[in-house]
Amino acid sequence: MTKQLITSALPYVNGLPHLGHMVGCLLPADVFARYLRAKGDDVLYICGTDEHGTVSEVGAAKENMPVESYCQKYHDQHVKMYQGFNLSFDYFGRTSSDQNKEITYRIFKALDKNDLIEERTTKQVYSPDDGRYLPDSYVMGTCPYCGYDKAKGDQCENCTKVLDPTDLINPRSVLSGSSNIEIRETKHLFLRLPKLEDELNQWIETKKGIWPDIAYSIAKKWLKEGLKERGITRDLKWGFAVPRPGFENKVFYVWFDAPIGYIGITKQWSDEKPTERHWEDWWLKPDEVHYTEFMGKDNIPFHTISFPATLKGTGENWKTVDFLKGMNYLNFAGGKFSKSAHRGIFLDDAIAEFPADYWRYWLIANAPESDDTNFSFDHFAAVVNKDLNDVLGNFINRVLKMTEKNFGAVVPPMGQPTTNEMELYQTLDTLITDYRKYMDGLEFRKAMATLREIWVAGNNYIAKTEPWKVVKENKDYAGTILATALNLIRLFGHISAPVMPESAEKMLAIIGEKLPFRFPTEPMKIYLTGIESGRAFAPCEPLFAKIAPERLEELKIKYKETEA
Ligand code: B3M
Ligand code: ZN
Repeated sequence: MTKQLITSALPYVNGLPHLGHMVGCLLPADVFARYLRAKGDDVLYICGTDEHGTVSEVGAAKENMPVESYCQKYHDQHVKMYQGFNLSFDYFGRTSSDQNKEITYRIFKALDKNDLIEERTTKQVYSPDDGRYLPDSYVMGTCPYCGYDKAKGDQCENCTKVLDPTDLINPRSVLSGSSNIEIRETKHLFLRLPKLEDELNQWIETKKGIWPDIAYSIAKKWLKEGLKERGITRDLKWGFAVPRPGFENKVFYVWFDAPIGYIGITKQWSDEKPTERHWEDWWLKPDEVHYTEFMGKDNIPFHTISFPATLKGTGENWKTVDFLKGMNYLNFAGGKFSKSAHRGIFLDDAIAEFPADYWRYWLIANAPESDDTNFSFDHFAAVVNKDLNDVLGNFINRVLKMTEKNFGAVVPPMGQPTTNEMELYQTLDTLITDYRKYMDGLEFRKAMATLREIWVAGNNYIAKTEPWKVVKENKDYAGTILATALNLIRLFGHISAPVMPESAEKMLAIIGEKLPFRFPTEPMKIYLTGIESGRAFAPCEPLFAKIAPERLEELKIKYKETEA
Protein backbone atom coordinates (compact mmCIF):
# COMPACT_ATOMS: atom_id res chain seq x y z
CA MET A 1 0.00 0.00 0.00
CA THR A 2 1.42 3.37 -1.02
CA LYS A 3 1.79 5.98 1.70
CA GLN A 4 0.37 9.19 0.28
CA LEU A 5 1.10 12.44 2.07
CA ILE A 6 -1.07 15.35 0.96
CA THR A 7 -0.94 18.95 2.10
CA SER A 8 -2.77 22.03 0.98
CA ALA A 9 -1.36 25.51 1.57
CA LEU A 10 -2.14 26.64 5.09
CA PRO A 11 -4.72 29.44 4.98
CA TYR A 12 -3.93 32.59 6.94
CA VAL A 13 -5.98 32.42 10.09
CA ASN A 14 -7.37 35.94 9.82
CA GLY A 15 -8.44 35.82 6.18
CA LEU A 16 -12.04 34.81 5.66
CA PRO A 17 -11.78 31.99 3.13
CA HIS A 18 -13.65 32.31 -0.17
CA LEU A 19 -14.26 30.12 -3.20
CA GLY A 20 -10.85 31.05 -4.59
CA HIS A 21 -9.08 29.51 -1.58
CA MET A 22 -11.33 26.50 -1.87
CA VAL A 23 -10.46 25.73 -5.46
CA GLY A 24 -6.84 26.93 -5.20
CA CYS A 25 -5.74 24.25 -2.81
CA LEU A 26 -8.17 22.93 -0.18
CA LEU A 27 -10.74 21.25 -2.40
CA PRO A 28 -8.49 19.65 -5.04
CA ALA A 29 -6.40 18.23 -2.19
CA ASP A 30 -9.56 16.84 -0.61
CA VAL A 31 -10.81 15.32 -3.87
CA PHE A 32 -7.41 13.73 -4.43
CA ALA A 33 -7.25 12.42 -0.85
CA ARG A 34 -10.73 10.91 -1.14
CA TYR A 35 -9.90 9.35 -4.48
CA LEU A 36 -6.70 7.75 -3.18
CA ARG A 37 -8.46 6.43 -0.08
CA ALA A 38 -11.15 4.89 -2.29
CA LYS A 39 -8.37 3.19 -4.25
CA GLY A 40 -7.04 1.74 -1.01
CA ASP A 41 -3.95 3.90 -0.46
CA ASP A 42 -2.73 4.89 2.98
CA VAL A 43 -3.46 8.63 2.95
CA LEU A 44 -2.54 11.44 5.33
CA TYR A 45 -4.12 14.78 4.42
CA ILE A 46 -2.70 17.57 6.56
CA CYS A 47 -3.69 21.22 6.73
CA GLY A 48 -4.11 23.94 9.32
CA THR A 49 -4.18 27.64 9.93
CA ASP A 50 -1.12 29.81 9.32
CA GLU A 51 -1.18 32.01 12.39
CA HIS A 52 1.98 34.04 12.90
CA GLY A 53 2.94 37.38 11.52
CA THR A 54 1.83 40.95 11.62
CA VAL A 55 -1.55 40.34 10.07
CA SER A 56 -2.62 38.46 13.19
CA GLU A 57 -0.93 40.96 15.50
CA VAL A 58 -2.65 43.91 13.85
CA GLY A 59 -5.98 42.07 13.55
CA ALA A 60 -5.95 41.20 17.24
CA ALA A 61 -5.16 44.80 18.19
CA LYS A 62 -8.07 45.99 16.08
CA GLU A 63 -10.43 43.62 17.86
CA ASN A 64 -8.88 44.44 21.20
CA MET A 65 -8.04 40.84 21.92
CA PRO A 66 -4.93 38.95 22.97
CA VAL A 67 -3.44 37.55 19.82
CA GLU A 68 -3.72 33.96 21.10
CA SER A 69 -7.47 34.23 21.60
CA TYR A 70 -7.83 36.03 18.30
CA CYS A 71 -6.11 33.16 16.48
CA GLN A 72 -8.18 30.58 18.34
CA LYS A 73 -11.38 32.40 17.41
CA TYR A 74 -10.57 32.48 13.71
CA HIS A 75 -9.06 29.01 13.69
CA ASP A 76 -12.42 27.71 14.96
CA GLN A 77 -14.22 29.57 12.17
CA HIS A 78 -12.00 27.98 9.55
CA VAL A 79 -12.69 24.55 11.02
CA LYS A 80 -16.42 25.13 10.87
CA MET A 81 -16.42 26.35 7.28
CA TYR A 82 -14.29 23.46 6.08
CA GLN A 83 -16.59 21.03 7.81
CA GLY A 84 -19.42 22.65 5.87
CA PHE A 85 -17.55 21.87 2.66
CA ASN A 86 -16.87 18.29 3.82
CA LEU A 87 -13.11 18.56 3.66
CA SER A 88 -11.71 15.27 4.89
CA PHE A 89 -8.51 16.36 6.60
CA ASP A 90 -6.83 13.68 8.64
CA TYR A 91 -5.75 16.56 10.81
CA PHE A 92 -6.30 20.30 10.73
CA GLY A 93 -3.83 21.95 13.07
CA ARG A 94 -2.12 25.26 13.72
CA THR A 95 1.28 26.69 12.95
CA SER A 96 1.45 28.24 16.41
CA SER A 97 1.48 24.82 18.11
CA ASP A 98 4.24 23.67 20.48
CA GLN A 99 4.98 20.87 18.08
CA ASN A 100 5.65 23.31 15.27
CA LYS A 101 7.91 25.32 17.54
CA GLU A 102 9.87 22.20 18.37
CA ILE A 103 10.36 21.25 14.71
CA THR A 104 11.12 24.85 13.71
CA TYR A 105 13.89 25.03 16.34
CA ARG A 106 15.24 21.65 15.33
CA ILE A 107 15.47 22.73 11.70
CA PHE A 108 16.90 26.14 12.55
CA LYS A 109 19.64 24.58 14.70
CA ALA A 110 20.59 22.14 11.96
CA LEU A 111 20.81 24.97 9.41
CA ASP A 112 22.89 27.03 11.81
CA LYS A 113 25.25 24.11 12.42
CA ASN A 114 25.70 23.73 8.68
CA ASP A 115 26.73 27.37 8.41
CA LEU A 116 23.63 28.30 6.46
CA ILE A 117 22.46 31.06 8.80
CA GLU A 118 24.03 34.48 8.57
CA GLU A 119 23.63 37.47 10.86
CA ARG A 120 23.28 40.78 9.11
CA THR A 121 22.47 44.34 9.91
CA THR A 122 19.60 45.35 7.70
CA LYS A 123 17.56 48.34 6.94
CA GLN A 124 14.01 47.95 8.11
CA VAL A 125 10.97 50.05 7.42
CA TYR A 126 9.82 51.93 10.51
CA SER A 127 6.60 53.92 10.53
CA PRO A 128 6.60 56.69 13.17
CA ASP A 129 2.89 57.28 12.49
CA ASP A 130 2.07 53.65 13.28
CA GLY A 131 4.65 53.46 16.05
CA ARG A 132 6.09 50.18 14.77
CA TYR A 133 8.33 48.44 12.33
CA LEU A 134 6.36 47.54 9.27
CA PRO A 135 6.66 44.01 8.03
CA ASP A 136 7.20 43.49 4.37
CA SER A 137 3.60 42.90 3.50
CA TYR A 138 2.55 46.12 5.23
CA VAL A 139 4.53 48.29 2.92
CA MET A 140 2.90 48.95 -0.40
CA GLY A 141 4.30 50.66 -3.44
CA THR A 142 5.18 50.29 -7.09
CA CYS A 143 6.90 47.10 -8.23
CA PRO A 144 10.32 47.96 -9.71
CA TYR A 145 10.03 45.05 -12.14
CA CYS A 146 6.55 45.34 -13.64
CA GLY A 147 5.30 48.73 -12.47
CA TYR A 148 2.24 47.33 -10.65
CA ASP A 149 1.30 50.08 -8.18
CA LYS A 150 -0.16 47.92 -5.42
CA ALA A 151 2.83 45.63 -4.98
CA LYS A 152 3.47 44.53 -1.41
CA GLY A 153 6.89 44.59 0.17
CA ASP A 154 7.21 40.79 0.27
CA GLN A 155 5.98 39.87 -3.16
CA CYS A 156 4.42 41.46 -6.21
CA GLU A 157 1.20 39.59 -6.80
CA ASN A 158 1.17 40.79 -10.38
CA CYS A 159 4.48 39.35 -11.57
CA THR A 160 5.06 36.94 -8.57
CA LYS A 161 8.54 38.40 -8.08
CA VAL A 162 9.68 38.19 -4.46
CA LEU A 163 10.61 41.64 -3.17
CA ASP A 164 12.15 43.45 -0.28
CA PRO A 165 10.15 46.44 0.94
CA THR A 166 13.11 48.67 0.21
CA ASP A 167 12.81 47.68 -3.48
CA LEU A 168 9.43 49.42 -3.76
CA ILE A 169 9.06 52.76 -5.47
CA ASN A 170 6.96 55.29 -3.49
CA PRO A 171 6.52 53.08 -0.42
CA ARG A 172 3.71 53.75 2.06
CA SER A 173 2.25 52.11 5.15
CA VAL A 174 -0.68 49.79 4.54
CA LEU A 175 -1.91 50.46 8.07
CA SER A 176 -2.11 54.23 8.10
CA GLY A 177 -1.41 55.05 4.47
CA SER A 178 1.36 57.30 5.68
CA SER A 179 4.32 57.74 3.39
CA ASN A 180 6.30 59.10 6.30
CA ILE A 181 8.53 56.13 6.39
CA GLU A 182 11.92 55.72 8.01
CA ILE A 183 14.52 53.17 7.32
CA ARG A 184 16.16 51.96 10.54
CA GLU A 185 19.04 49.60 11.04
CA THR A 186 18.39 46.37 12.86
CA LYS A 187 19.99 42.91 13.10
CA HIS A 188 18.39 39.94 11.37
CA LEU A 189 19.11 36.35 10.45
CA PHE A 190 19.31 35.20 6.86
CA LEU A 191 19.15 31.82 5.21
CA ARG A 192 22.06 31.48 2.81
CA LEU A 193 20.13 30.29 -0.20
CA PRO A 194 23.01 30.81 -2.71
CA LYS A 195 24.94 28.01 -0.99
CA LEU A 196 22.05 25.66 -1.76
CA GLU A 197 21.50 26.78 -5.33
CA ASP A 198 23.25 23.88 -7.07
CA GLU A 199 21.49 21.28 -5.00
CA LEU A 200 18.13 22.93 -5.65
CA ASN A 201 18.81 23.21 -9.35
CA GLN A 202 19.60 19.52 -9.63
CA TRP A 203 16.50 18.65 -7.67
CA ILE A 204 14.19 20.89 -9.71
CA GLU A 205 15.56 19.32 -12.91
CA THR A 206 14.26 15.95 -11.75
CA LYS A 207 10.74 17.47 -11.77
CA LYS A 208 10.86 18.53 -15.39
CA GLY A 209 7.93 17.02 -17.30
CA ILE A 210 6.51 15.69 -14.04
CA TRP A 211 5.29 18.85 -12.32
CA PRO A 212 2.69 20.99 -14.04
CA ASP A 213 4.36 23.60 -16.16
CA ILE A 214 3.40 26.49 -13.89
CA ALA A 215 5.28 25.00 -10.92
CA TYR A 216 8.41 23.98 -12.80
CA SER A 217 8.67 27.22 -14.73
CA ILE A 218 8.25 29.48 -11.69
CA ALA A 219 10.99 27.55 -9.88
CA LYS A 220 13.28 27.67 -12.91
CA LYS A 221 12.71 31.38 -13.37
CA TRP A 222 13.86 31.99 -9.82
CA LEU A 223 16.93 29.83 -10.11
CA LYS A 224 17.90 31.47 -13.35
CA GLU A 225 17.79 34.90 -11.75
CA GLY A 226 20.08 33.61 -8.99
CA LEU A 227 19.09 33.12 -5.37
CA LYS A 228 19.66 35.74 -2.70
CA GLU A 229 19.99 35.31 1.07
CA ARG A 230 16.51 35.42 2.55
CA GLY A 231 15.62 37.02 5.90
CA ILE A 232 14.02 34.57 8.34
CA THR A 233 13.45 36.84 11.37
CA ARG A 234 11.21 39.84 12.00
CA ASP A 235 10.69 42.64 14.53
CA LEU A 236 7.44 41.38 16.01
CA LYS A 237 6.13 39.89 19.21
CA TRP A 238 3.78 37.25 17.83
CA GLY A 239 5.72 34.26 16.55
CA PHE A 240 8.39 31.82 17.68
CA ALA A 241 11.12 33.62 19.62
CA VAL A 242 14.50 33.42 17.93
CA PRO A 243 16.76 31.22 20.08
CA ARG A 244 19.87 33.33 19.86
CA PRO A 245 21.33 35.97 22.19
CA GLY A 246 20.79 39.49 20.90
CA PHE A 247 17.51 38.53 19.18
CA GLU A 248 15.25 38.79 22.21
CA ASN A 249 12.75 41.13 20.57
CA LYS A 250 12.45 39.21 17.36
CA VAL A 251 10.59 36.20 16.06
CA PHE A 252 10.91 33.90 13.09
CA TYR A 253 9.37 35.17 9.89
CA VAL A 254 5.94 33.68 9.26
CA TRP A 255 7.10 32.20 5.95
CA PHE A 256 9.92 30.39 7.79
CA ASP A 257 7.71 28.48 10.21
CA ALA A 258 4.57 28.17 8.02
CA PRO A 259 5.75 25.43 5.63
CA ILE A 260 7.55 23.73 8.52
CA GLY A 261 4.00 23.76 9.87
CA TYR A 262 3.14 20.84 7.59
CA ILE A 263 5.55 18.80 9.68
CA GLY A 264 4.63 20.45 12.98
CA ILE A 265 0.95 19.79 12.35
CA THR A 266 1.68 16.16 11.47
CA LYS A 267 3.41 15.91 14.85
CA GLN A 268 0.37 17.50 16.50
CA TRP A 269 -1.72 14.74 14.93
CA SER A 270 0.67 12.00 15.91
CA ASP A 271 0.94 13.28 19.50
CA GLU A 272 -2.84 13.36 19.78
CA LYS A 273 -3.34 9.99 18.14
CA PRO A 274 -0.45 7.81 19.26
CA THR A 275 -2.26 4.77 17.88
CA GLU A 276 -1.81 6.03 14.34
CA ARG A 277 1.46 6.07 12.46
CA HIS A 278 4.24 8.19 13.92
CA TRP A 279 4.89 11.56 12.27
CA GLU A 280 8.44 10.52 11.42
CA ASP A 281 7.06 7.73 9.22
CA TRP A 282 5.70 10.45 6.98
CA TRP A 283 8.49 12.98 7.10
CA LEU A 284 11.77 11.16 7.69
CA LYS A 285 11.39 8.07 5.51
CA PRO A 286 11.30 9.75 2.13
CA ASP A 287 11.48 6.59 0.05
CA GLU A 288 8.33 5.18 1.58
CA VAL A 289 6.12 8.20 0.98
CA HIS A 290 4.71 9.98 -2.05
CA TYR A 291 4.12 13.63 -1.23
CA THR A 292 1.71 15.92 -3.14
CA GLU A 293 1.36 19.61 -2.33
CA PHE A 294 -1.53 21.84 -3.43
CA MET A 295 -1.37 25.63 -3.61
CA GLY A 296 -2.25 28.79 -5.49
CA LYS A 297 0.37 30.12 -7.90
CA ASP A 298 1.54 32.91 -5.58
CA ASN A 299 2.73 30.27 -3.10
CA ILE A 300 4.83 28.36 -5.61
CA PRO A 301 8.18 30.15 -5.05
CA PHE A 302 8.09 29.44 -1.32
CA HIS A 303 7.37 25.77 -1.90
CA THR A 304 9.80 25.17 -4.74
CA ILE A 305 12.72 27.20 -3.38
CA SER A 306 12.71 28.36 0.23
CA PHE A 307 10.96 25.41 1.88
CA PRO A 308 12.91 22.68 0.05
CA ALA A 309 16.11 24.66 0.72
CA THR A 310 15.22 24.84 4.41
CA LEU A 311 14.77 21.08 4.53
CA LYS A 312 17.75 20.15 2.37
CA GLY A 313 20.05 22.53 4.21
CA THR A 314 19.62 20.57 7.45
CA GLY A 315 21.48 17.65 5.90
CA GLU A 316 18.77 15.44 7.38
CA ASN A 317 16.63 13.09 5.38
CA TRP A 318 13.44 15.17 5.23
CA LYS A 319 10.73 14.32 2.75
CA THR A 320 10.40 16.93 0.00
CA VAL A 321 7.54 17.34 -2.43
CA ASP A 322 7.16 14.79 -5.24
CA PHE A 323 4.29 16.47 -7.07
CA LEU A 324 3.33 20.10 -6.76
CA LYS A 325 -0.12 21.06 -8.00
CA GLY A 326 -0.17 24.81 -8.53
CA MET A 327 -3.44 26.50 -9.42
CA ASN A 328 -4.16 29.79 -11.13
CA TYR A 329 -6.73 32.19 -9.71
CA LEU A 330 -10.49 32.06 -9.63
CA ASN A 331 -11.95 35.48 -10.34
CA PHE A 332 -15.37 36.81 -9.58
CA ALA A 333 -17.09 38.58 -12.44
CA GLY A 334 -13.74 39.26 -14.04
CA GLY A 335 -12.04 40.70 -10.93
CA LYS A 336 -10.47 39.54 -7.70
CA PHE A 337 -12.38 38.36 -4.65
CA SER A 338 -12.09 41.01 -1.98
CA LYS A 339 -13.11 40.86 1.64
CA SER A 340 -13.00 44.59 2.21
CA ALA A 341 -15.10 45.34 -0.85
CA HIS A 342 -17.45 42.40 -0.11
CA ARG A 343 -16.85 41.14 -3.58
CA GLY A 344 -17.17 37.47 -4.32
CA ILE A 345 -18.49 34.52 -2.38
CA PHE A 346 -17.12 33.57 0.99
CA LEU A 347 -17.48 30.05 2.30
CA ASP A 348 -20.05 30.71 5.01
CA ASP A 349 -22.36 32.34 2.45
CA ALA A 350 -21.73 29.64 -0.13
CA ILE A 351 -22.85 26.91 2.27
CA ALA A 352 -25.89 28.89 3.37
CA GLU A 353 -27.03 29.15 -0.28
CA PHE A 354 -26.47 25.66 -1.68
CA PRO A 355 -25.37 22.18 -0.64
CA ALA A 356 -21.60 21.75 -0.57
CA ASP A 357 -21.69 19.25 -3.45
CA TYR A 358 -23.00 21.86 -5.91
CA TRP A 359 -20.03 24.07 -5.17
CA ARG A 360 -17.56 21.20 -5.03
CA TYR A 361 -18.63 19.92 -8.44
CA TRP A 362 -18.63 23.33 -10.12
CA LEU A 363 -15.28 24.30 -8.65
CA ILE A 364 -13.48 21.09 -9.58
CA ALA A 365 -15.08 20.88 -13.03
CA ASN A 366 -13.91 24.46 -13.66
CA ALA A 367 -10.66 24.42 -11.71
CA PRO A 368 -8.23 27.15 -12.85
CA GLU A 369 -5.62 24.63 -13.90
CA SER A 370 -4.10 26.12 -17.00
CA ASP A 371 -5.37 29.67 -16.68
CA ASP A 372 -7.36 31.97 -14.41
CA THR A 373 -11.07 31.09 -14.43
CA ASN A 374 -14.09 33.22 -13.82
CA PHE A 375 -16.99 32.43 -11.53
CA SER A 376 -20.42 33.63 -12.59
CA PHE A 377 -23.81 32.65 -11.24
CA ASP A 378 -25.09 32.08 -14.78
CA HIS A 379 -22.47 29.46 -15.40
CA PHE A 380 -22.85 27.95 -11.95
CA ALA A 381 -26.63 27.59 -12.41
CA ALA A 382 -26.22 26.18 -15.92
CA VAL A 383 -23.87 23.47 -14.63
CA VAL A 384 -26.02 22.60 -11.62
CA ASN A 385 -29.17 22.48 -13.73
CA LYS A 386 -27.70 20.48 -16.56
CA ASP A 387 -24.99 18.19 -15.21
CA LEU A 388 -26.36 17.53 -11.76
CA ASN A 389 -30.11 17.70 -12.41
CA ASP A 390 -30.72 16.77 -16.04
CA VAL A 391 -27.94 14.27 -16.48
CA LEU A 392 -27.28 12.65 -13.11
CA GLY A 393 -30.36 13.36 -10.98
CA ASN A 394 -32.89 12.57 -13.69
CA PHE A 395 -31.24 9.29 -14.53
CA ILE A 396 -31.57 8.15 -10.93
CA ASN A 397 -35.19 9.32 -10.59
CA ARG A 398 -36.34 7.72 -13.81
CA VAL A 399 -34.69 4.40 -13.08
CA LEU A 400 -36.13 4.21 -9.58
CA LYS A 401 -39.62 5.17 -10.69
CA MET A 402 -39.71 2.79 -13.65
CA THR A 403 -38.41 -0.09 -11.60
CA GLU A 404 -40.78 0.50 -8.75
CA LYS A 405 -43.75 0.76 -11.07
CA ASN A 406 -43.02 -2.48 -12.93
CA PHE A 407 -41.13 -4.65 -10.45
CA GLY A 408 -41.69 -3.12 -7.01
CA ALA A 409 -38.90 -1.58 -4.94
CA VAL A 410 -36.50 -4.48 -5.47
CA VAL A 411 -33.71 -5.18 -7.93
CA PRO A 412 -35.20 -7.22 -10.81
CA PRO A 413 -33.56 -10.46 -11.98
CA MET A 414 -30.63 -9.92 -14.35
CA GLY A 415 -30.68 -12.00 -17.53
CA GLN A 416 -27.89 -12.65 -20.04
CA PRO A 417 -26.36 -9.43 -21.39
CA THR A 418 -27.29 -8.49 -24.95
CA THR A 419 -25.20 -6.40 -27.32
CA ASN A 420 -26.63 -3.28 -25.64
CA GLU A 421 -25.16 -4.24 -22.29
CA MET A 422 -21.89 -5.40 -23.86
CA GLU A 423 -21.57 -2.02 -25.54
CA LEU A 424 -22.25 -0.26 -22.27
CA TYR A 425 -19.59 -2.32 -20.47
CA GLN A 426 -17.08 -1.50 -23.14
CA THR A 427 -17.82 2.23 -23.17
CA LEU A 428 -17.59 2.41 -19.41
CA ASP A 429 -14.41 0.34 -19.16
CA THR A 430 -12.73 2.90 -21.41
CA LEU A 431 -14.17 5.92 -19.65
CA ILE A 432 -13.28 4.64 -16.20
CA THR A 433 -9.73 3.95 -17.30
CA ASP A 434 -9.56 7.55 -18.53
CA TYR A 435 -11.09 8.86 -15.34
CA ARG A 436 -8.49 7.02 -13.26
CA LYS A 437 -5.71 8.29 -15.49
CA TYR A 438 -6.83 11.92 -15.07
CA MET A 439 -7.31 11.61 -11.33
CA ASP A 440 -3.90 9.94 -10.92
CA GLY A 441 -2.41 12.76 -12.99
CA LEU A 442 -4.34 15.43 -11.03
CA GLU A 443 -5.98 16.73 -14.17
CA PHE A 444 -9.19 17.71 -12.49
CA ARG A 445 -11.08 19.34 -15.33
CA LYS A 446 -10.51 16.38 -17.59
CA ALA A 447 -11.44 14.02 -14.78
CA MET A 448 -14.74 15.82 -14.23
CA ALA A 449 -15.52 15.94 -17.96
CA THR A 450 -14.98 12.18 -18.00
CA LEU A 451 -17.13 11.66 -14.93
CA ARG A 452 -19.88 13.54 -16.69
CA GLU A 453 -19.43 11.36 -19.78
CA ILE A 454 -19.90 8.34 -17.58
CA TRP A 455 -23.23 9.71 -16.33
CA VAL A 456 -24.18 10.49 -19.93
CA ALA A 457 -23.36 6.91 -20.94
CA GLY A 458 -25.95 5.76 -18.40
CA ASN A 459 -28.56 8.06 -19.92
CA ASN A 460 -27.67 6.92 -23.43
CA TYR A 461 -28.08 3.31 -22.42
CA ILE A 462 -31.61 3.94 -21.13
CA ALA A 463 -32.51 6.07 -24.15
CA LYS A 464 -31.34 3.33 -26.48
CA THR A 465 -32.89 0.34 -24.71
CA GLU A 466 -36.21 2.10 -23.91
CA PRO A 467 -37.22 -0.06 -20.94
CA TRP A 468 -40.62 1.71 -20.73
CA LYS A 469 -41.47 0.14 -24.11
CA VAL A 470 -39.64 -3.16 -23.66
CA VAL A 471 -41.53 -3.90 -20.46
CA LYS A 472 -44.70 -4.38 -22.50
CA GLU A 473 -43.30 -7.08 -24.77
CA ASN A 474 -40.34 -8.58 -22.93
CA LYS A 475 -40.54 -8.06 -19.21
CA ASP A 476 -37.47 -10.21 -18.52
CA TYR A 477 -35.26 -8.00 -20.65
CA ALA A 478 -36.77 -4.85 -19.13
CA GLY A 479 -35.72 -6.32 -15.78
CA THR A 480 -32.18 -6.78 -17.05
CA ILE A 481 -32.05 -3.17 -18.23
CA LEU A 482 -33.32 -1.78 -14.95
CA ALA A 483 -31.12 -4.07 -12.87
CA THR A 484 -28.18 -2.82 -14.93
CA ALA A 485 -29.33 0.75 -14.33
CA LEU A 486 -29.53 0.16 -10.57
CA ASN A 487 -25.97 -1.13 -10.70
CA LEU A 488 -25.10 2.08 -12.53
CA ILE A 489 -26.46 4.10 -9.60
CA ARG A 490 -24.01 2.28 -7.36
CA LEU A 491 -21.21 2.93 -9.86
CA PHE A 492 -22.09 6.62 -10.02
CA GLY A 493 -22.03 6.74 -6.23
CA HIS A 494 -18.58 5.20 -5.93
CA ILE A 495 -16.92 7.21 -8.65
CA SER A 496 -18.60 10.55 -7.87
CA ALA A 497 -17.66 10.26 -4.21
CA PRO A 498 -14.31 12.09 -4.33
CA VAL A 499 -16.02 15.24 -5.58
CA MET A 500 -19.57 14.88 -4.23
CA PRO A 501 -19.34 12.82 -1.07
CA GLU A 502 -22.79 13.66 0.33
CA SER A 503 -24.71 12.89 -2.85
CA ALA A 504 -22.61 9.78 -3.38
CA GLU A 505 -23.53 8.53 0.06
CA LYS A 506 -27.20 9.00 -0.80
CA MET A 507 -26.76 7.13 -4.08
CA LEU A 508 -25.28 4.17 -2.24
CA ALA A 509 -27.99 4.33 0.41
CA ILE A 510 -30.64 3.92 -2.32
CA ILE A 511 -29.34 0.46 -3.10
CA GLY A 512 -28.75 -0.34 0.57
CA GLU A 513 -24.99 0.07 0.61
CA LYS A 514 -22.78 1.95 3.00
CA LEU A 515 -19.39 3.56 3.08
CA PRO A 516 -16.50 3.25 2.56
CA PHE A 517 -16.42 4.23 -1.08
CA ARG A 518 -14.46 1.89 -3.27
CA PHE A 519 -13.12 2.85 -6.64
CA PRO A 520 -13.98 -0.05 -8.99
CA THR A 521 -11.06 -2.03 -10.37
CA GLU A 522 -12.95 -4.94 -11.90
CA PRO A 523 -14.25 -4.94 -15.51
CA MET A 524 -17.75 -3.46 -15.88
CA LYS A 525 -19.03 -6.85 -17.05
CA ILE A 526 -18.53 -8.04 -13.51
CA TYR A 527 -19.13 -4.82 -11.60
CA LEU A 528 -22.47 -4.02 -13.27
CA THR A 529 -23.93 -7.40 -12.42
CA GLY A 530 -22.84 -7.20 -8.81
CA ILE A 531 -26.10 -6.41 -7.00
CA GLU A 532 -28.12 -9.55 -6.29
CA SER A 533 -31.68 -9.64 -7.61
CA GLY A 534 -34.42 -9.21 -5.05
CA ARG A 535 -32.43 -6.69 -3.00
CA ALA A 536 -34.75 -3.95 -1.77
CA PHE A 537 -33.96 -0.40 -2.74
CA ALA A 538 -35.17 2.77 -1.17
CA PRO A 539 -36.66 5.35 -3.52
CA CYS A 540 -35.53 8.78 -2.46
CA GLU A 541 -36.28 12.43 -2.90
CA PRO A 542 -34.54 13.97 -5.94
CA LEU A 543 -30.85 14.37 -5.08
CA PHE A 544 -30.53 17.80 -6.65
CA ALA A 545 -32.78 20.79 -7.26
CA LYS A 546 -32.65 23.21 -10.16
CA ILE A 547 -31.77 26.85 -9.68
CA ALA A 548 -34.76 28.81 -11.02
CA PRO A 549 -34.24 31.97 -13.10
CA GLU A 550 -35.73 34.22 -10.36
CA ARG A 551 -33.35 32.81 -7.78
CA LEU A 552 -30.48 33.33 -10.16
CA GLU A 553 -31.30 37.00 -10.54
CA GLU A 554 -31.57 37.41 -6.78
CA LEU A 555 -28.15 35.86 -6.30
CA LYS A 556 -26.55 38.16 -8.84
CA ILE A 557 -27.89 41.18 -7.02
CA LYS A 558 -27.14 39.91 -3.54
CA TYR A 559 -23.51 39.19 -4.42
CA LYS A 560 -23.15 42.28 -6.56
CA GLU A 561 -22.13 40.28 -9.57
CA THR A 562 -23.59 42.75 -12.02
CA GLU A 563 -21.86 45.72 -10.42
CA ALA A 564 -18.46 44.05 -10.32
N1 B3M B 1 -0.65 31.30 4.36
C1 B3M B 1 -0.34 32.09 2.06
C2 B3M B 1 -1.72 31.88 1.58
O1 B3M B 1 -2.62 31.53 2.33
C3 B3M B 1 0.15 31.25 3.17
C4 B3M B 1 0.42 29.84 2.74
C5 B3M B 1 1.31 29.15 3.68
S1 B3M B 1 1.63 27.56 3.11
C6 B3M B 1 2.80 26.98 4.14
O2 B3M B 1 -1.91 32.09 0.40
ZN1 ZN C 1 5.71 43.13 -10.31
